[in-house]
Order: sequence, then C-alpha cells, then structure tokens
Amino acid sequence: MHLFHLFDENLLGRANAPALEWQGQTYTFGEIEAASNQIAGWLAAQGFVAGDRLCVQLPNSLFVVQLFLACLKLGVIYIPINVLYRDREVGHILQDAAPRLFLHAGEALPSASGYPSSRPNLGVLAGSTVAALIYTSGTTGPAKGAMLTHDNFAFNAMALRSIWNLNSEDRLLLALPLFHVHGLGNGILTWLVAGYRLRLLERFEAKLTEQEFLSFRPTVFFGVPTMYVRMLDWAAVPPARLFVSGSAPLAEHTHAAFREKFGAPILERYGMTEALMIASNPLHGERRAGTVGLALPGVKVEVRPPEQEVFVQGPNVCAGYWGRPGPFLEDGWFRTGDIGALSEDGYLTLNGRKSDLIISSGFNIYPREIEEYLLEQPEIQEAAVIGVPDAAKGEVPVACLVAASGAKIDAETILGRCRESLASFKVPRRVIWLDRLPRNALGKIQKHLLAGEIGPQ
Ligand code: MLC
Ligand code: AMP
Repeated sequence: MHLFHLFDENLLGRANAPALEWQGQTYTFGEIEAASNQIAGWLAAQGFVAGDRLCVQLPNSLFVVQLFLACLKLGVIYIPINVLYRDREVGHILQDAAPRLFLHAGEALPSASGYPSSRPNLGVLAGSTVAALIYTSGTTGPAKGAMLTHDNFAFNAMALRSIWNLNSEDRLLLALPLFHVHGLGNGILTWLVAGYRLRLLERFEAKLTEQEFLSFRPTVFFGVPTMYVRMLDWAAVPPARLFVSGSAPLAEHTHAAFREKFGAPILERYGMTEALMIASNPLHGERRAGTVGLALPGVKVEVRPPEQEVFVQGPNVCAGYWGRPGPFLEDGWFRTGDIGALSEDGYLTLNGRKSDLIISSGFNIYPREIEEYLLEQPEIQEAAVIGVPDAAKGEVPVACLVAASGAKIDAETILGRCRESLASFKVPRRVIWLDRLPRNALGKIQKHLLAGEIGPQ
C-alpha cells in the first residue's frame, strides 16, 4: 500500500477542509495538494524520476511540506538535512546519497507556479517504495541514511492515529524540526493520514511559541523534553488533551512539575529514526512515569540478556541503511542499542545506551564524530568527549583534551574551530585539559572515569 491510499481521504476527499496554518495563512488540503502537484511538475522538469534523491537543508516552512509531498508522488527519495549541519556534515550526506539536486537556503527556491496543479501520474509506488532517507549518525563511523518506506510511515501514522485517537477535530501545534522523524513522521505524515488541523512553526522559541499556544489552542502537542522544561517557565498552558514527549528521556521531576503546574500528565513514548515509534504510554490507562509505555500494536519488543539490549520487530522498522547492503536485522530483529527492562505487564523502561551516544535537546551527538575532528587539530594529542547532565537539554558535550607536547593552544581557539565545522549543538560546552586520559589494560579510554575529572558545571 502506498501513502496516497491514506492521504487522499483528506487531500482529495476533504479538499475544502482547513489543513495547515503557516505564518498567519490557512491552507486547505486541496490547496496543499495543488501546490505539491506544481512542485512535482517542476521536479519532473529538472529530470527527476522515481528513485532519484533530493537533499533538502531548509527550515520548517509550507514549501518544505509541499516539496515532501511532491517527492512522495514521484517516488523521489526525500532527504532532509539538519539546518544546523556545517559543510563537513552536509558533505558526507551528499557524497553518500548522490542526490540529483541539493536545495538549501543559500539558493533561490524554485517557483513552480507555472506547472499544472492537477496531480501527475503517481510513480510506480508500492509499500516497499523508499519515501525518505533520514541520516542518523552511527555509533561507529559516519551518519547512515535510514531507508524509510511508504509502509513504515503508513504503519506509524495509522498506529499513532489509533493509540492517541488523532482525528480530524484535533489541532496540532508543530514546533519540531521536519528534518527528523519526530516532526516529519509523527507530525506531518500523521497529519496527512488523520486529517487534523496543523499549525506549523519554523521552530520552537519559548516566548513566541507560548503566544502561538495561546492563540491556536492546540488539542495535541508533540515535543522533546527540553521543550517541556522551557514550557515550565510559561505562565499558562491552555488545556490540550494530549502532550507527548519523546526523542530523549523525560525526567520524572519534569513530568511531575508539568502535571503540578498545568494539570496535564505528559504521555511519554519511545522511537528511533530506524524504527519510527516503538512504544507509548497509553492514552487511557496508566501512564507510568519513568517508562516509555507499551509496544505499539503490531510491534514486538524484546529485552535480551546479557546486556538487556532492546530489540524491535515490526512494520515500523526501516528497510536498512542506504548503500549499505548486508545484514541489517539480527534473526529478523532490529538491535536498538538501547538498554532497557520490560515489566511483567509489558511496560518498557529505558536505562541508557550501549554506545556513548549523547542526546542534547533531543539532538543525537556521537562523541566519535567530535573526537575525530578534535584529533585533526595538530595541537591536540588525545581527545575524549562525554555527555554531562544539563537541566534543560538533558546532556551537553564536554571535551577532555591532552595537548600535543609543546603545543600552545587555548580552549576558545579550539571551540572556535569546532563552531565553524560542526553543528552548534555538537560544539563542546567546556574543555578540560588533562595530562593524559584514563585507559584500561587494553588501552581503551575509560570515559566513565572522566566525569569525576569534570566536577560541577
Ligand atoms: C535549535 N536551533 C535551531 C533549531 N533548533 N536552529 C534552527 N532551527 C531549529 N529548529 C539552534 C539554537 O538556536 C541553538 O543555536 C542551537 O541550535 C542549539 O539549540 P538548543 O541548545 O537545543 O536550544 P534551543 O534553541 O532552545 O532549542 C531547543 C529545542 C531544539 C528543543 C527547541 O533543540 C529542538 O527543536 N530539538 C528537537 C530535536 C528533534 O527534533 N529531535 C528528534 C530526533 S528523532 P546556537 O547557535 O545558539 O547554539 C528521534 C526519534 C524519536 O529522536 O524518538 O523521536
Ligand atoms: P534517533 O537516532 O535520533 O532517532 O534517536 C533515537 C534514540 O533516542 C533512541 O535510540 C533512544 O536512545 C532515544 N529515545 C527516543 N525516545 C526516548 C525516550 N522516550 N526516552 C529515552 N530515550 C529515548
């Protein structure tokens, strides 16, 4: 089944219904449909055919939504790139994905209004057709493009519509970036399937978003924990029926404070780029703080000894990584790299990760990527990056460095270089200079000992 079997109930069947609010304008599903057809015409005129890739590094906008739909219609593989990525990070994705075109803020965007607003013949679409590549940095080595198919997105949207009762009467305020699956898969895809009214923001900015909340009065809100931490500073939050948190651990004290102040029990769920949504606390039923709830209907979750690693199986799991053939699943199961525990009644608790992944404000940071950059600096002999707790962001990266003998270098110079080459959220918040890094008998850096070197913020 391809996605338009689901979308067309709204794109065509409810063409006059208000669909998306963007910068004060409201667009119907029919207007979204027509504009995406024109962009599809423009893409075809650039030579795009099914299977071609399009890389897009743009902030949230109406155009990005319409462009994504246009790609889906032609079977063009949509590849969103984090707007914070610098040349080094973007270059890797462009080399890996070999797109026909790279659209980014530095260039004039296409004017597609000269193309027909009628729908082009849909490409030869099937459930297995790859809809998007979402790059997620591997714990080992550079980022890999998770191949998310029409079936993956369709299953995710139908599952969320069902377990969260998302419907055409809902109003979703979407402040998440559309270059990650939280904003794209749970926000945009589910909106097109459930047909609710969506107000899209370019990004979450505490004061501005508070005003949007008050004026739009959403019934549903999806956020990462950092957003809920920031919302605790708001004077009021209009009563929405559902606040969902994910992408990073939601601290129990944040859950409690939000409930105390705004009377709303945040619903926590668990997802991954490679597997979209995996588990969720129930809409009706016990929302067990500190857990990520129960496996979605149709998804299987196991926690396997000896590492208590979380394994996932289901139609939500992506088709593999772009350009990397070979075993993606282990006896049909996807290894998440997360450590967890399953209660007798099926509630999943996440207790950390096998890798030294750092999640800061919901963005993934792989220390190896920063360490490799730091070790390219001639003045640095050794580098280790670890996550340090942060009240708002969850964790922030800190670099422990050993200077090359005789090198004259200061932290600000190093951090200045990082700011030019790495996305801002990856730039270490502090530099700790050490004579040497703690290593075990095998010579492996003992990162767990470094926290003690860092001391309080
Ligand atoms: C943050 N920045 C942005 C941005 N979000 N710039 C442009 N567009 C955006 N959407 C900038 C900030 O200005 C800051 O720049 C830097 O990035 C770091 O931001 P921050 O430290 O995080 O603070 P803040 O600006 O307050 O942003 C907080 C935030 C943002 C929560 C609004 O971090 C955010 O939107 N996080 C969501 C990430 C996400 O969608 N994760 C889902 C992954 S998918 P500077 O220059 O001042 O440093 C996944 C699967 C699943 O995990 O389960 O969902
Ligand atoms: P990403 O690779 O960006 O999709 O991030 C996926 C990772 O985010 C998962 O493997 C988890 O480590 C983490 N994650 C997602 N949701 C939660 C959650 N509710 N609680 C804790 N960690 C989470």
